[in-house]
Amino acid sequence: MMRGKGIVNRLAAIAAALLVAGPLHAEDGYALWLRHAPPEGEGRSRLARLGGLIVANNPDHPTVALAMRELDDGLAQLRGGAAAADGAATGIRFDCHDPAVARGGAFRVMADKASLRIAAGEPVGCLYAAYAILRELGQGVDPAKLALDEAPAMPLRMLNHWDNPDGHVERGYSGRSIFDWWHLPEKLGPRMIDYARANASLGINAVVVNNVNARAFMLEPRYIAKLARLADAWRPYGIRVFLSARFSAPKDIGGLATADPLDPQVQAWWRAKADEIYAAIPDFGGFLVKANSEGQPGPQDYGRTHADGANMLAAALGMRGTVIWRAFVYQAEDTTDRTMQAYAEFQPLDGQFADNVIVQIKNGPLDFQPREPFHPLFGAMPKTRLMLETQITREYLGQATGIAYLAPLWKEVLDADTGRGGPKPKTVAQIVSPVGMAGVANTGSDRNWTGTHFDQANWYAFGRLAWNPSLTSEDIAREWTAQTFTRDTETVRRIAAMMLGSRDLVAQYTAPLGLAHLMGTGHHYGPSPWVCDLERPDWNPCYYHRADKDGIGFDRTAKGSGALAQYAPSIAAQWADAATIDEKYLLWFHRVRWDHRIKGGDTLWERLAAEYAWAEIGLRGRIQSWEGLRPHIDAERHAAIAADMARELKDARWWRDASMAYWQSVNGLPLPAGARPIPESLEAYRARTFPEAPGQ
Ligand code: GCW
Repeated sequence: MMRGKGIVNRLAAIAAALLVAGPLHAEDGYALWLRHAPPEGEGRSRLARLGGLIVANNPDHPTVALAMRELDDGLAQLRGGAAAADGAATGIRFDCHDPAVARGGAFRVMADKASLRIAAGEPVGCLYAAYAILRELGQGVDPAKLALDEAPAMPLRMLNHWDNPDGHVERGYSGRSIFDWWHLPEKLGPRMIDYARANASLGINAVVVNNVNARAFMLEPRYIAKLARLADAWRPYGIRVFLSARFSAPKDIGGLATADPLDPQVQAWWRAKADEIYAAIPDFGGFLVKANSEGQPGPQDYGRTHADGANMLAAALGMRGTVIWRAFVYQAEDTTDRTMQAYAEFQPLDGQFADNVIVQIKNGPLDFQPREPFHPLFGAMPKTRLMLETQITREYLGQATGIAYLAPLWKEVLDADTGRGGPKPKTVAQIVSPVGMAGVANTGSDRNWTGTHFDQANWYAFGRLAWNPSLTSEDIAREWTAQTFTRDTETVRRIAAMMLGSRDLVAQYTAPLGLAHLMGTGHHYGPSPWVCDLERPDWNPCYYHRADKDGIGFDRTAKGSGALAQYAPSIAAQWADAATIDEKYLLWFHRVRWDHRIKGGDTLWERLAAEYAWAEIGLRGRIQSWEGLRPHIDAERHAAIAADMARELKDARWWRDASMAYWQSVNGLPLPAGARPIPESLEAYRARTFPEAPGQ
C-alpha cells in the first residue's frame, strides 16, 4: 500500500503553519523525548528528502500501520512541518515479516540516497525501527547514512507500577496515578496512548499496572474488563499487561477458607481465575507477586515455601503466562542481618521453581539505596530464571527534587562481576539478559509525567538499558538530551556531564562512604540518622550506621554478620579488608574507628566531613553551569530545573548539617579544621517534621 502523499502533505502544511505561529504550549515536557524538534541548517535540508512515500508489505497489521504512522508523523515534525521535497523524495519500505531477521523486536535499517529499507522478523520490530530511526535523526544523523542492526538483549523489559486503584502511587512523586480505573473500561484517556508510545519508543514491552502491595479486588471481573481495555489499546505497541496478585485472593474475594497453595480448591480457584483473565486478554502476561514480605500474605502463612506458592500460580497460568515472584523478603522475627535474609530464603530453593516462574531480585540486598553492592543472589541461583528489579522512582534518592540520573547506578549493578557462573564468571547483565529487567515506574499525572524534567531521563535510561545493557550511561544521557532539549553539541556535553555525576552527589551527601538507609521514617525524605526507636530494628537508621563514640559502619565480614560470605570468594576478597576496599563500600561492609585512616591519609571523620563538603561544591558548580545554559534551553524548563537545583542544594546542606550534628553527638569530636559551622542544634534538626512530604 502507498500512503496518500496528498493527505500527509496537507497535514504537514497545517503543522508547519502552527509551528511558524509558535507552539501552542510552551515546552512543558509532556512530549518527553518524542519532541522531534526540527534541526537547523544542513540537517533540515537533508531531512527534506525523506519520507515522501512509505510502503509496507502488510500495511493493515495494526502494529505495521502504527510504525508507518509514527515514522511519517515523526518525520513531518522533524521537517518542521514541511512536506517532503517532491520528486527527490526517498522512498521508505517496511518489510515486517523478513525471515532473515530474528523475531522478538529485532530490526535492520538500511539507507542510501534513494531509499530507506526497514526489515524486521515481526511487526513490533518495525515499530521499534521507526522509533530508532527517529532517535537517530533526532540526534542529527544523516538520513542517507542510517544503518542499524539491533535486537533486544532481554525478552522482558518491564515497568512495575506501584499504583493503587484509588489513584495514589506508593513512592510516587509526580502526581496521581496515570491509570483512571474509575472511568475504564468505557473511557480510555489519551494519556494511555501517549504512555504506550513512550514505552514502545524505548522497547518497553510489559507493564504491571498495579502495586505489589496488591488489592485482591483487582482480580474481580470488573477489573479484568478494565484491564482488557488497556491490553487492547497497548497491543499494537507491543506491550503486554501483567497484574500484581495478592496471594490471599482465594480467601479475600473467592470465599475460600484458605489460600494454602497445596489445597486443591485454592489451586482450582486460581486456575479458573487465570482462564477468566485469558478469555478477556489472550496475551495476558501473568502475575507479579510480593509474598511474605512487609505484611503481605504468602505461602509461608501455611508452612509452604516460596517455590510452593510460585509453582501453584505458575500451574494455574500454564504456558500462557509467567509468574514473577519477588525476592524482596525479610522477616520481623529474624534477627539476621537484613541484607542476608533474601539469600538465605531463596538460594536453597534454586532448581525448585517451575519453568514459567521468574524470581525478581532488587539490584542490591537492602532496598534501592543510593548505593549498594549488587545482590548476592545474582549468580547464586544458576537453575532459576532471575530478573533484575530496579527503581526508577527515586524513593531514597531525593524523590522528585533535584537531579539523580540513575543509569550509572544501574550500570554499576549490570556490569558487576558476580564471580560465579563457571570458568568465565558472569556479570549481572549476563545473568539477567536471558530473562529481563523491571523498573518501578516514576510516571504520574504531572504534566511532564515524572515530577521533574530530568526524571524523564530515568524512564528513558531504564528502557534503553533493558534493550541494551552495554550502552554507556553517557551515551544514553547524550541521546536523551539531544532529543529532549537541544542538539547543540556543547550544551549536550554539559548537560550529560551534569547528569553523569548527579547520583554520586546524592550518595555523597545522603549516604557517604557506603552508609545506607539514614532517611526519614515513613516518607524516606531527608536525614534521620538518629532514629532508633522504631518497632523493627531493621527499620531504624541506627541499625545500619551503628555509630557510637568508637566508630561507625556495619561489620559484614566474618567477624560481623558474615554477609560477605554470600558473595563468591573472589568478590568477597575484594571487599574483605577495610584498608583496601573501594571506599564507596567501606561502611557497608566494615565498622571502623573514627580515626581509621582512609587511603590518602585522612581520618574517617575528616573524610566524612569532606564528602559532604564536596557534594555541596559539586551542587553549586552545577547550578552555575545550568545558569550558563540559559540561552540554549527554553525558559519554562530552564526555570523549573533551576528551581529543582536550588532545592537540592538546600536539602544537601540540611543533610550535611543534621548528619554532622548527629555524628558529633555520638563521637564527641570537634568539626575537622576548615569545616563550615553547623547553623542549628541537633535538637532543632531532630524536631523538624514535614507531614506534607509525599509518601508519608
Ligand atoms: O522500598 C520499599 C518501599 C515500599 C515497597 C517495598 C517493596 C511496595 O518502601 O513502599 O512496597 O520496598 O519493594 O515491596
